[in-house]
Amino acid sequence: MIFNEEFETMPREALEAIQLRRLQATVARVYNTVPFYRRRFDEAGVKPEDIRVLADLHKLPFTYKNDLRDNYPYGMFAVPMDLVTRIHASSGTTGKPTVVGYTARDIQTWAELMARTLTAAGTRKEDIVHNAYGYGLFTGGLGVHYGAEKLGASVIPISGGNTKRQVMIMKDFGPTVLTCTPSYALHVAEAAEEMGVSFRDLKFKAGIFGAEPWSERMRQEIERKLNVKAMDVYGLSEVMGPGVAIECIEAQNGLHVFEDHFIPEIIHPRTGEALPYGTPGELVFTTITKEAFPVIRYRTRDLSVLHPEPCRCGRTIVRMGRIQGRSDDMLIIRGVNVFPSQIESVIMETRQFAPHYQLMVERVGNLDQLTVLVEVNEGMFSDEIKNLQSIERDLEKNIRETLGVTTRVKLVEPKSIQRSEGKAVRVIDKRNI
Ligand code: DLL
Repeated sequence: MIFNEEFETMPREALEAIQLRRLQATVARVYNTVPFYRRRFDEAGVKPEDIRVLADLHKLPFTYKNDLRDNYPYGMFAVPMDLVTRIHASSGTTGKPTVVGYTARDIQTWAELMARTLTAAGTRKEDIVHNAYGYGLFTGGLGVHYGAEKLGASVIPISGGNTKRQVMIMKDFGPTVLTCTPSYALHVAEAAEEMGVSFRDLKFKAGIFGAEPWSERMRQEIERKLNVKAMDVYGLSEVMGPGVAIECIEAQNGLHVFEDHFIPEIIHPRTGEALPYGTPGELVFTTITKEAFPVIRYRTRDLSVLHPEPCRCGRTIVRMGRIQGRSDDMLIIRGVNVFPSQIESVIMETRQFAPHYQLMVERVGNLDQLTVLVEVNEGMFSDEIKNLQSIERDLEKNIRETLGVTTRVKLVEPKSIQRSEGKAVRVIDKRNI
């Protein structure tokens, strides 16, 4: 069964009519139940009745991560606590996490959207899903879990970590779909190799990887190493968790946004101006069906682009491009803007390097210096040191010519960069230590 396929292939006007109705209801509800939104709307001089057409969305003020922090933990909830049945929190790298809540119906909606997500990525009832996203406050584990159950697939709730045991289970239980972060997928592949297990002998056909930025080249590497089709999945706790957008297995070319539940916009990150389809900028989401924790024009800080053209798979809902990075992950090295995933792409142009790297930013004098630590592939490290140095210079040159940024490349021994079990730590910023 394909869940609510009609929403995904609907003519635009019909979908927009549904969006408008749901938006109006959400705006009226948050105005009446969340003091924060009432205050913000009043300050902006906008009332729920002012939302007459979809474009009126632009009249509404943005919501920022700081607003959620200021209302920590439950101040943004739009229902009383007796209707909240689940609480999750974002991983929040600094300070307090962001707390989000779900009613029983929100959990059902999420399960349905995750069933649609898994379906779009090729999962069927007969499949066995090896779910190595972390279970707990992080939305990845339970998000996939409920979706797989709703779909009627079998789910192995393995969570992250204990990697050798994961490989044994992959061998013995015969899972067909792998769900985890892309960096963990590579970590598992490495552990399998050490154990003499080949992914060619496992039953995986698809992998649904997300929760962190990864490049097109990383996809190719994962597809080759794990012998699967790799799909990108996107979501964030504040909007729901995973299941906001997914790549279809047919095209693997951009992530379909479930527009019957979330209205995406792309805006200019500095001016806030709404940008047309095809222009890159910051993703902003408005939830239009959530009960416990609706968000209005939430500034994700994720940079992407929206494409309205229908997809080969038949879906008419918009596709967002691979996330380029978060505006707060952007490094400015001597005036040049660069995202970790852009450096990843250059590193992975050749097979000399293992797909494991870390970026270290330091202040030297008044200047920021970026050191790229990259693992060489097994076998290479024993080669002549002189040779290694010329490889370092070559990669520095490649990065400079491709991205216009000057870096220092340092090759490190195989397996010396810490492996992640969830989201990889790509940047070590030593400037403020
Ligand atoms: O990472 C939800 C999730 C779980 C998505 C499992 C996909 C799979 P948070 O912990 O709140 O939620 O982190 C959300 O992670 O704003 C992005 O910066 C980043 N992110 C999520 N998916 C992708 C992706 C989950 N496919 C934050 N590509 C988001 C790049 C991603 N970045």
